[in-house]
Formats: sequence, C-alpha cells, structure tokens
Amino acid sequence: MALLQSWRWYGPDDPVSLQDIKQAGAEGIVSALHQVAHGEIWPIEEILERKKIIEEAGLKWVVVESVPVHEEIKTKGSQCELYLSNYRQTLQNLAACGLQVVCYNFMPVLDWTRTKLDYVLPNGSKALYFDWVDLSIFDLFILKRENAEKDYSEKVLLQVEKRFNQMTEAEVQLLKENILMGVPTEGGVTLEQLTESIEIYKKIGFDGLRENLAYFLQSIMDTCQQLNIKMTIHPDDPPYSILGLPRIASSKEDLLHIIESVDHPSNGICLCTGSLGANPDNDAVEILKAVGHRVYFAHLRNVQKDENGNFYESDHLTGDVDMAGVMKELVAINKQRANSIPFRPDHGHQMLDDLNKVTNPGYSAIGRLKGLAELRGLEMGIESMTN
Ligand code: CS2
Ligand code: MN
Repeated sequence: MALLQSWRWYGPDDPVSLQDIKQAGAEGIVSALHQVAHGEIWPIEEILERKKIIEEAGLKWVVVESVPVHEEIKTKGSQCELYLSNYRQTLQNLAACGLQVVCYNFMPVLDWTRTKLDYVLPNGSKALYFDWVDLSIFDLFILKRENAEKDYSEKVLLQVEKRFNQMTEAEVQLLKENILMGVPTEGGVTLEQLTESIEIYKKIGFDGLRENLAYFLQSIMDTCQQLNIKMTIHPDDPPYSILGLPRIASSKEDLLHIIESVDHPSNGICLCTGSLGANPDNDAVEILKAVGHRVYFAHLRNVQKDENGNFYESDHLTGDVDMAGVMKELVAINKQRANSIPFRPDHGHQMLDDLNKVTNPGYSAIGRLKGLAELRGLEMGIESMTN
C-alpha cells in the first residue's frame, strides 16, 4: 500500500483547478472552508457542498487543513469555552460528512512567517525566504516592539540599520505585508492587533501556552474518540520563537511532550519536514522515528539554511532535510497502517508559466507538480529496493 498522494486546494477560488490537480497525479485533496470565520461552526451544508465538488472531479477529500484554533482558545480567554464547544461541533459536522483527519496549528497569532515571497533562485524560479535581518527590521522599525533588540544576534543588529536605510518605502511596505499576511483566503492581522497579542502572550509564556494546548486537546479528545477523528498538529514555522511570541511545537522534545501530555491515539501530528528543517537542531528523520506512531499526515518539502540561520525553500529532494531518509521511514510506518498516510508536496517554487500568473504564495501549480512527481518517484524507488 503506497502513501496517499495529496494536494492542497483552497476551494473554488483557487487559481489551481481540480482538473490541474488530477493532471498532477494526486488522488487526495486537502481542503478547508476558508470562508468560515475563525472559531465559527462549519455548517454541514457547506462541508457537503465542498465535498461534492471534489468528488465530482473524481478526487477525494482526505484531510481537513486547517480547522483554525481561535485565539480565545490559544490564550484561554474569557470566550474559550464557547469556542471549544464550537470546535467540537465542527468536528461532529466533519465526521458526519466522512472527514476524519484534521490538521491545525497552535502558533500564536501568525501562521507561517516569511520575509520574502519571491526570492529568485539561480535558475530563475522563485521561492519563499526567511531572513533574520529583514525580520529584525520589521520588529525594530515597523512594529517597534519594546526591547526587541535583545532577541537578535550582534551580527544581525550590525546590519539592520544599514539595510533599513537602503530600503525604499515600497520595500518596507512589502516586508510588512509579507509578515502580517495570513492564509491567503483568510486575511492577516494589523500591527496593532499583533502588538496587543504579543502583550497577551508575554503573560502566558511558554509553559502557559503548553497548558492551553493540553487543555484544548483534553476538551476535544472524547469527541475525537467517538467520531474516530485524528487531530494532527502542524509544527511551528519557523520552528523557534519570533517577535517575542512563544512557540511550543518546534522540536522533537516539543512534539513528544504534546503527544505524551494528552496520551491518546487521536492526538496526532502532521509531520512538516520543511517547517521542522529550518532549525539546525532538528533532524526530521530522527523526529519521525520518535513520533511516527502518531503521524497521520505529512507535508514534504525542503529548506536550505545559510550560516546565519536564514533559509529559503529549496527543491523537494535537495536541501537540509534528508528527504530519502524521511521517505524510507514514512514508507515503513505506512506499512503498519490500515489506511495510507496522506502526504502533500507542501509549497513549491513559482516557475515556468506560473511566473506570469497571480498565484497563492507557495501554492502555484507547476512547482508542486514537480515536487509531487519527485516524491512519488522517491517512494517508488524506495519500495522497489525494500521489496
Ligand atoms: C501550511 C500551513 O502553507 C503552509 O505552510 O503548512 O499554513 C498550515 O496549513 C497550517 O499551519 C496548519 O494549521
Ligand atoms: Mn507545512
């Protein structure tokens, strides 16, 4: 039984069509109702409508990514119980429609963060990029966070002023937009909201956020058990604290803590090799070996870091992540499962015709098609060596 080749589809407004996805060779669709405001209950009719569109194209909706966790839950605010009950209801509605693998993240305020969305590679294709100096420019001069300089190395601080002074106003604006941007169809946050959240999370801290995640998981586990739903937490991206915000899903130790703190088979992990790979201390193969029994979904992509910790998203098979090692392990884990583990090429380069199109950052068609093709070849190669 092979892994389940999947593809993220943002819904009918996605510039990449279901037909394109079929041509790319994926069978499974990863999708979400991005139109529903965070924290609201997903109506059954809308879930069924999305499902129908996917199935009419001859594909299958296999993972829900994401059912966003409302900030009131992450911060355990006064409305926490209301949003927990909404979350449970959404899970019930999803299960009623046959959807049983759910991805989510527990990153404060921001989802993934990059400083540049069009980093040009030597071959002319474009990739997403994270640069510490650019992040510190945002932090020190745009957000103007109190004591922010304490969080950056001397090397970064030596460059920050000079680079900032050389930037045009449009470049500053773009940097700001890139960092504040959320999931494309869900909208981002404002500087004011971010500053407010940073204050709230300062009080919560690392331990507090861990406790809030455990509380969230405990309060949904019975529902998940009844419905046979597998929750999969997406690792922090990048996998370290930024802008003074705590991060609790960044390392092997974090992920082990998460699955042990609420020790239940429904409390699972989405293995995102690209997210984890951005931290030099993380070894994706070792992490997969440690938590593999709880991995129900995988995002396969690669990153290339430089000596200062900046990174760009590299080709799927080449970069700092040992993708062959990950695939070997994933194939072995998959063999012990009743259902194939779905994986998707997480992000791809903007390349060929897509360079002239408006695409969702990281989610253009051709780069992901290439990624998926390479990954399935890798899987097939590994299978043929081990059989
Ligand atoms: C995705 C995330 O684009 C990506 O990097 O992996 O946006 C992911 O969907 C969320 O973090 C999961 O909640
Ligand atoms: Mn991912």
